[in-house]
Amino acid sequence: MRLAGLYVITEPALRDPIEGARLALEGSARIIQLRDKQATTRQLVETGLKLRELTRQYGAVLIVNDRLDVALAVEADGVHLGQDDMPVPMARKIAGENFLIGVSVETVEEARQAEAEGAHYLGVGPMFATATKPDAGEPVGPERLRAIKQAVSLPVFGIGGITIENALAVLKAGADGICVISAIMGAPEPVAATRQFIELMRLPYEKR
Ligand code: TZP
Ligand code: MG
Repeated sequence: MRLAGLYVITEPALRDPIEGARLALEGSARIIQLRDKQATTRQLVETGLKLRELTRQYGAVLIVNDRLDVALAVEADGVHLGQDDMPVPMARKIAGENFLIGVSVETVEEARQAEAEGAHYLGVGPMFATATKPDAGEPVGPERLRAIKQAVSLPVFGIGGITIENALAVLKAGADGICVISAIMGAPEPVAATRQFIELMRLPYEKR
């Protein structure tokens, strides 16, 4: 499966993860990531199971952030790993060939390594300044995404500070999709916000 489009990540500080995911799915999001840095393992598994049921109802992909054990336990489609998480080859060995593995990268070098190690997709960022991840590095900008896109043949998602206003710059740099947290989870109308992003991505390339 080649991933693309709008990738929506949960954030309990902004909205209940199940409700937030339900609204994003209602707006036609097709990739949901469970991300909760504060939750206990028990809470993560419980939320993950509910999200699994919900994403199945909508025919959507479920990814779990950081935790391969939780991802496998709730029968998610994949796991998302940062540079400080489990190395990709190890995750691949545990999870098998078909389990999706996404990797966060900031540089062309990290992107090449993730591809060589068998990642399925890359998250590149932060594109812009973001308050959602206080420990994120300095923004790398859409031009970094362009360089990474040219260096690898994996699907590449931009992440970090992406709004409906600046998303076009990320798409124009060659992103296969965009990942958002606050633009959907913090939106007053998440269904409408999701639809707006999806409309933007459906525009023919030359009209973007
Ligand atoms: N990784 C890099 S930036 C970021 C993550 C998880 C936060 C994205 O959140 P937002 O609200 O879309 O800027
Ligand atoms: Mg991580």
